[in-house]
Amino acid sequence: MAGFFSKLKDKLTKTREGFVDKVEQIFSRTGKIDEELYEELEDILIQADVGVNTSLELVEKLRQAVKERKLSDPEMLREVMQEQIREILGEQSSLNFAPSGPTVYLIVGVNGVGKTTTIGKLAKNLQNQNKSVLLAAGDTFRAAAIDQLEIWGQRVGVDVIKQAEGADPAAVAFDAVKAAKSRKIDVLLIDTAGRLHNKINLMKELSKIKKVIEREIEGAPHEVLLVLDATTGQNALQQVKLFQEAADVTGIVLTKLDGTAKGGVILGIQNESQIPVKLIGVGETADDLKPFDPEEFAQALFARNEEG
Ligand SMILES: Nc1nc2c(ncn2[C@@H]2O[C@H](COP(=O)(O)OP(=O)(O)OP(=O)(O)O)[C@@H](O)[C@H]2O)c(=O)[nH]1
Ligand SMILES: [Mg+2]
Repeated sequence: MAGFFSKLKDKLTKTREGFVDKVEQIFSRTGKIDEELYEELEDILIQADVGVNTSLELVEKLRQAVKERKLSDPEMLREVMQEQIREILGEQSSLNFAPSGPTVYLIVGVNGVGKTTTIGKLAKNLQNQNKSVLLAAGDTFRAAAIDQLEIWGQRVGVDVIKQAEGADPAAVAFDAVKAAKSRKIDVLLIDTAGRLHNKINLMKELSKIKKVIEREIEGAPHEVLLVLDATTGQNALQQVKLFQEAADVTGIVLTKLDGTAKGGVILGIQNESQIPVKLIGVGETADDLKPFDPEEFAQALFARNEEG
């Protein structure tokens, strides 16, 4: 959709300026392809939060391509670089749905990354696809978290299953799954707390919630979505590792890509973790959640300012 494409292009402006534009500047500035160029490129990639391993890999592949294709003009590197970034961004990976009966998604991630907001946006998104949605306030850590989910529920017109502050999140999940089944809901979205102080606690709590869900619905949860905040750059990669061990994460939601220059982190995530980015958050409103389409993302990233 042309409308969304130009919007995505606008949202990625900072990342484009802080990363792609800088890379392209060194390609057009330097007269020859030499060690200095490779080193400068490596620095830019690392500073753009692409991740050290992925940055080194990218530059190595560039060196190989230069050798194989006998390139001598730095301008020609632009195309090679774009090709490689597209390759790293990979194929589109869409959300998994139950073949029949309610689909259940568990939304996890550390404090403040955008879990609750993502649930609100996703609820609207699913409704737009004519699916009925139910929310579960599994973040029982503080009353404000439950209120926040209810505000989203009202905003997009879906019910929220909740218990009092301090209740067992697994009990909330149990109620919610029961309700989803009896009301014949298409998709149940379960919020969780981001404030678990260590991996052991996190594992215990998440596995308890998962067990409850699995017992009620075979094959559920159909997605465990890890929400990551793009503005935290390299920390996001660390969180992937933590949650990969604590829960079987099936997909990543990368939020706050709007207004950050650290969007290059998506390359590190796609390259260094086995978990695909499925959704991206590009703002605070209900319409600011999109399926991650690598091709569209690459196009928006490399778009020239005068285009589109
Ligand atoms: N700009 C921008 N802001 C976002 C996006 N997603 C979430 N936010 C904002 O980030 C802040 C935190 O979002 P929450 O949804 O409360 O995060 P959370 O993970 O539920 O936080 P806790 O419940 O405290 O763990 C809010 O102010 C959101 O509006 C996004 O894609 N872009
Ligand atoms: Mg929350």
